[in-house]
Amino acid sequence: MSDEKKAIENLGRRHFLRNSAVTGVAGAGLAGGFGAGALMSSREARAAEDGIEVAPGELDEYYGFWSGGHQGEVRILGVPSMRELMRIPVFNIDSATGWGITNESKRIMGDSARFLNGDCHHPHVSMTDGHYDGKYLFINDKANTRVARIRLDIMKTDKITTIPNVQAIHGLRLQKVPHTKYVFANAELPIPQVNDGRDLESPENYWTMFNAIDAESMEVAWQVIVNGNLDNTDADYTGRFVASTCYNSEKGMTLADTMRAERDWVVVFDVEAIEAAVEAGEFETLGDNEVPVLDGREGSKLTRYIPVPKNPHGLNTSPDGKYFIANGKLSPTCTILAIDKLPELFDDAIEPRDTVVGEPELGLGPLHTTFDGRGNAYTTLFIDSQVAKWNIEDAIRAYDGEEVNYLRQKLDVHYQPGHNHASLTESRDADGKWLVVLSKFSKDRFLPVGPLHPENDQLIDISGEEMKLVHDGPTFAEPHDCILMRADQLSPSRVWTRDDPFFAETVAMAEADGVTLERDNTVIRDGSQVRVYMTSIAPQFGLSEFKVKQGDEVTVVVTNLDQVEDLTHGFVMVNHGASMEIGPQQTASVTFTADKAGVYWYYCSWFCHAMHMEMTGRMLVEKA
Ligand code: CUK
Ligand code: CUA
Ligand code: CA
Repeated sequence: MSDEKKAIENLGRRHFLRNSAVTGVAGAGLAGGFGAGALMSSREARAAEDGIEVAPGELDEYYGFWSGGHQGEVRILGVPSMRELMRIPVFNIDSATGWGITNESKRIMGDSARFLNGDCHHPHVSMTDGHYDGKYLFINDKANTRVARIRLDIMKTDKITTIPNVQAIHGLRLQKVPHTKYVFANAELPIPQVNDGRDLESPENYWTMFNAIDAESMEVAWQVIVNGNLDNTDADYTGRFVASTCYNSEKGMTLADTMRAERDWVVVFDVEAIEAAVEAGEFETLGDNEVPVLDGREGSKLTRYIPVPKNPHGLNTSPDGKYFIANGKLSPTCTILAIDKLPELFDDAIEPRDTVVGEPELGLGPLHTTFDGRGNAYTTLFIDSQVAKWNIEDAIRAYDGEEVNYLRQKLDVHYQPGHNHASLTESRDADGKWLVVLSKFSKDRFLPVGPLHPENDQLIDISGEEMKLVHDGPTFAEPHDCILMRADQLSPSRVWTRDDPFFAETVAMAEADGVTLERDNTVIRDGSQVRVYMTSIAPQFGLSEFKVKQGDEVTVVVTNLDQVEDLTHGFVMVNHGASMEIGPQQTASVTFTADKAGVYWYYCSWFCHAMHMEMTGRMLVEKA
């Protein structure tokens, strides 16, 4: 090993970067001190040593699904390489794929297609008997009160549901056992019930609700009114209980008011009791929708309120199914609730705080906890900028008065971490290999890119006794949460199948027009509505021109006849705001108004062939 390399190894990356950051001469230090060549080889060597190098020809061991935050999408990363593999538009508008532009995506967005923004936090993969089944991924939209479902076979959003009667869907988790029948979703912010202008100034009449959405139909199954507000949530491994944190038990309307009480609470929902109450008709409906609304406020048989310190945030179920863990945020503690005591609590045989079996002190600003499946928990400390590794059973023994140190390690992260997520931690299969920490701040960590900084997603090896930071990855605004599943738990399609429901309505429209999509290139006029059907085979559209009249509403339907994996075409109508993806064997459509007479070119936007640039055609718009 050269002396220069040794110098780098000895310094250690974090020590080195921290010094660089402090003096503000990272670039000069690297170039002047060691030379670029030495740095490169050292970096490669370290990646291999850390087990994060995924060389050409190799594949990542894990799929990571990342929330795209207020960018409104979901991203797929490979772990441990942390390379972004794909983006799935959900609540956002996407220029490349035409999400929010095509007719197929607008149908899925439904009434909420008028919103151009979303705010995703919590991506979760459907489960059967507590194992990821790879069927669906669900994600919340805090901004416009929606829940979306992504089909993991094609990696496209296929349902979006707006939740009525509430505002700001935040915490979202899935029923784990016996299977994901329900998507549980917390509405965070209390509003007047009914919210039609009658009760603006009386916060005592504001309420929020816990919501269950049927995972197959994506219809809201029921809603439960609660005291306070609702933040994060998780479900147990019996199928009966779901727990949510509340940071605003005060129902304060200002920041100061939400911090008045020393304790807020965790509210536990009894799903079986709720289903029985729905069955027995013990509900009302509100506004102009039919969703059963049940009363889960204090005193209800459907819920129990367990006081916990102060303004708690994350709520996480341990993968052995024993505990709900509430993260203290304004308290330096986490609260461990024993799930096997909850039946007694609902039978009123014990008091709410009797379910607390541990309350370890971890550090400042505990936000979220994740698990390695070996009895250890990893809690992000937002204010301390650390991850605390601690042992759950030791924390319980300490709560019982034993002299035992439950803290195993604290690791600095950069900076201010929100969620963290260990591989498979939300299923029975938690394997304790990788820990992703989603840091909210990245100052000094990357090349400066203007006043808006990226977030910093860090990868930590937790397979050994000690946590070891192995990777920094900048991300865009802003992943709150992610989920890791083994690559073998998922097998997405490589090409579309012609009978895919994703474009079934477009196929039905063609059938009604007497058009066979796989064969016909034709223009159907229907008053001022014109439907243009064409095929595509690299490097040609089935129509090299078509004619319409000024003012026509034009729907272009393209069917990609290529069968070759990875051979995607695009369709862009110049100066008409129309763009879409047409994957192999897919049909896609887009509608626009031909509002100006003249010649307009269309072209293929996905580089598909040596003659891709030539894959064009003309729309001839005759004067009205
Ligand atoms: S929340 Cu963002 S860091 Cu929306 Cu799960 Cu905690
Ligand atoms: Cu088809 Cu480029
Ligand atoms: Ca509070």
